[in-house]
Order: sequence, then C-alpha cells, then structure tokens
Amino acid sequence: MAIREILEVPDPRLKTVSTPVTVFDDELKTLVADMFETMYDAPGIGLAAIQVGVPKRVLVIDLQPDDPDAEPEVCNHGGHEHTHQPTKREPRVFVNPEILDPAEELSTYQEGCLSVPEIYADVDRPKTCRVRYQDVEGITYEEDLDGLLATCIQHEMDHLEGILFIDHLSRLKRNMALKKLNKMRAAA
Ligand code: GNR
Ligand code: NI
Repeated sequence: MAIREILEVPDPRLKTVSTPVTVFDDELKTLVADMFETMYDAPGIGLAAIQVGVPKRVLVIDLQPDDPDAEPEVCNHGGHEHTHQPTKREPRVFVNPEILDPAEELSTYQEGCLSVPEIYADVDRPKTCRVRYQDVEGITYEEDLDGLLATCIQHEMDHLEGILFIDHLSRLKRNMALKKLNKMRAAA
C-alpha cells in the first residue's frame, strides 16, 4: 500500500472524463487500497481515482475518517494492553457507479475538495439518489442513498466527469475561491 500524490487545481488531468473499469484484477485492488490510504492520510471523506491521476471510474468513501486529534483508546482486555482506533471505519468502494432517480428536492452542504485545498462553499444537489455500482470483484449492487453519503457520491461522480465542486459556483464565487487559494499558496 502507498499514499499517492493528490492532484490539485489547476492540474488539467482533473478535467479528464474517466473510463469504465473492465478488468477486476489485482491492479484494481491495489489502486483501491492506495486510494483508502491516501484518503485517510489527507484526511478526507471521499476520493476519486482521477484525484491520484488514474482516469478510471473508481471512488472510495468513508464518512467516518480518522480524527487525527482524537486520543487512541487504551484497553487491556485479552490480558495485554493495546490501543484501538477511536473512530470506526466505514470504507465503501464504488466501481463504475451510476446515479439513478435523483430526487427533485435539493439539499445544501458546505463542500470541500482535496483537489481544491482549504476552500469551502455551499453546493445544492439532489437530496437523495439511487446508485448502481460494482465492487472490486465486479459484482453489481443498487442502493438508495441520502444525507452526506448522497452528497458525497455526487461530488465524487462529478470528478469522474472532470467536474469540480467549484464548477457549480457562479463565475464570481469561483474566481474568488481560486484567488483565495493562490493567496494561501503564496503565503505558504
Ligand atoms: O473530504 C471531503 N469532504 C467533502 C465534504 C462535503 C462534500 C464532499 C466532500 S468530498 C471531500 C474529499 C474529496 O475531494 N473528494 O473528491
Ligand atoms: Ni473532491
């Protein structure tokens, strides 16, 4: 497993339309493992393969990322002292995802993106949706999503089409966000 470099705006590769996965092999499993490691390290709640430079239709999501400031819990059941992850991981993989039945009703979340660091803005998206996807073995599932998971999967699916959350903002707000990012980079 390896932490991979996350591409940031204005890297032109982020505008790539990703292609479907057709081979469910060890290379795919390594990509997914590396994406989880990269997402938990960042930390973020989702990651699309194109964000690590791989133009394939693969997403990982975990709405319970590690809290880097949380104290590890020390236990000694089983007779020896050991520590537990303070947050429960809920890793989810979506290969070749498709959105079905997006709700007409919208909900607004303040979104951020690991490829647009330190910029946050409200985005409206369908409040619920159904998703059809495959797992790393190629098995197909369908599931109804709501709340942050519905929002997050739509944010990630946008990456597969080369779209960033700032593309949903007015040109004025997008330009303000990009200026702020450049200013923070100059100060760093
Ligand atoms: O870490 C992330 N947080 C987030 C918050 C609200 C809506 C979407 C997201 S996804 C983002 C990680 C990322 O950039 N995924 O592509
Ligand atoms: Ni993103």
